[in-house]
Amino acid sequence: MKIIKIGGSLITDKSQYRKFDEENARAIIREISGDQFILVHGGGSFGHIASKKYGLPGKMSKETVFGSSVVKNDMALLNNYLISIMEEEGIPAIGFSPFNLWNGEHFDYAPVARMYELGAVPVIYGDAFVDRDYVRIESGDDIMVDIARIFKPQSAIFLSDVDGVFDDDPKKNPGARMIGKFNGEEIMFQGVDNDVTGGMMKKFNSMIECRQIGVKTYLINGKYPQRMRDIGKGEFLGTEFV
Ligand code: ATP
Ligand code: IP8
Repeated sequence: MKIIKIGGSLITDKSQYRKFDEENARAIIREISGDQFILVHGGGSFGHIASKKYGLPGKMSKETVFGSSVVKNDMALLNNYLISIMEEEGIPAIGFSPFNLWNGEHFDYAPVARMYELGAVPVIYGDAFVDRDYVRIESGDDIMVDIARIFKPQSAIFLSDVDGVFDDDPKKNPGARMIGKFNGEEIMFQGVDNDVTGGMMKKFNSMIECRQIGVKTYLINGKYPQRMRDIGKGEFLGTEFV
């Protein structure tokens, strides 16, 4: 089994509220269809812009509860866009929000496991959820770590809008060097605009955790989803945590 996370930067325009990138989303879904898998996706401009606007994550208040309503509805919309494409491609996709999986103590992935056993492709997404007196945000990167631990997949693939992990942000430092195989090099991370969950640094830490669990983990540029075919080959372009 493999688990794949599609970064919000690939399926939305992160600078425009609720702008879906259908073409890119379809290209990725066409590439990953085939064997059964579990899909995770991030929020992009359906999750981060409204979270920032309403102070999420944050202590429970009239404003953050309203924000949880907006974010939850917007994320459900993004998930529905993806699931509709998956259905058109013949994939039996079922969406899951962490809002509904939270049992007050931890996320309960039993319904996800059940649908996977029945042959469906679970599609879990980053979302707001309510925990005691806080409105929190569960990011897709955290979900990847949880499901890596529970499902013990053969590989965990993170798709984002850069070729891999660099020693500095390649969009801000044109001299940044890409790291093909991570071996503990020092890395600088720059923040991303419109992101409330920690950008590449968070993703990087989640990828390290997946690897520590014993799962072969990769960061690949999802604008070129065909690069996933080269995993394990000499010509592979991306960052490996193996
Ligand atoms: P998510 O759904 O979790 O938000 P995402 O694919 O949208 O996932 P971002 O959070 O936008 O990912 O992070 C990707 C961005 O991180 C890249 O566009 C890049 O500019 C930035 N970045 C910062 N530091 C680095 C680094 N050292 N290596 C690679 N990218 C970096
Ligand atoms: O984009 C966070 O998920 P991520 C989703 O994977 C929200 O960090 C609601 C901001």
